[in-house]
Amino acid sequence: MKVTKEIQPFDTVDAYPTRLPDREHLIHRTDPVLWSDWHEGAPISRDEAEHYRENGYFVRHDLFGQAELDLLVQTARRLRDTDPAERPADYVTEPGSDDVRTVFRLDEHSPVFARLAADSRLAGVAEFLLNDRVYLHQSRLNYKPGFKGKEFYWHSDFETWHAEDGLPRMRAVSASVLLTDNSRLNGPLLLIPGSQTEFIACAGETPDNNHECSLKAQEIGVPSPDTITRFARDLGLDAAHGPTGTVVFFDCNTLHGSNGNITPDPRSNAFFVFNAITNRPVRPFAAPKPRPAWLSNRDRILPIETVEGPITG
Ligand code: 6CS
Ligand code: FE
Repeated sequence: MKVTKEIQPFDTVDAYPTRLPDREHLIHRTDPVLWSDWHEGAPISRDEAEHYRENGYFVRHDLFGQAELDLLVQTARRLRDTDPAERPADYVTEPGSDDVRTVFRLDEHSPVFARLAADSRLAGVAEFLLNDRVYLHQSRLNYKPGFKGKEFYWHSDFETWHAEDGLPRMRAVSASVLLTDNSRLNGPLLLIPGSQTEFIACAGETPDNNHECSLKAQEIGVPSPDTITRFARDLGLDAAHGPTGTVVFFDCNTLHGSNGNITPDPRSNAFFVFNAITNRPVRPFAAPKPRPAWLSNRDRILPIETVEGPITG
């Protein structure tokens, strides 16, 4: 079903030019981080809202019951164990092996994940943070098995979504639902608190079909080591850790990445990217053509109807 016209150029101003041929530079963020004013009755506490505004993320614990977690973990396992011969294009494997690194479009692969995406504990919080109705720009499950799970290099998601998908403004948030325990050791999400206020316009033009490489190991659209060093020295680093079921909400421009996992303990997380319905994608700002729909939704832009109550199979 085609819901919107392909590429509505309602906002063609490029507020954050990036992928310049030969130079990196900083652009101060002009969009709010927290788009709502906190009020009694908001779905998060005042402290959480303040932490999100200042640091670009916050972590919530104990949102799900044990039966819900069992169902989500089992569903994630079933998706990964799809017969390799049957794997659709939205399965991405690790560099140099056939192991599943990422499964995209969770909401289409599984009604359980579609239900999770619409849950008021995720989508309801996203609506508050963005002060708008929301839709799913992207969803994915990252597996990082014990011993050989590979890293995700430092990046801002928004840099890619602006350059390659045409998201005009910084009005999107990711919710990462931990589907194994994430400790400080087994490759948890690392974040640079406060980095969300600066846009790092990256050096290097986007090659054709960049996603075929970037999803295995990102090399274009990443800040230089000097800039990452400066941010990390000035702002520090944090690891978002917690038991299965913990949820990390992080702004689209917060610098993040994660280490490889040589511990015996796997690390697996489901990500849902909520974009404000008024921030729909236009033409990519720095790429020859939009990425495939499984990676970057641009034709099924419908506001999520949030759902309350426990998730059942
Ligand atoms: O491509 C994406 O949409 C996501 N994946 C990577 C490796 N970087 C940018 C963004 O987080
Ligand atoms: Fe990311």
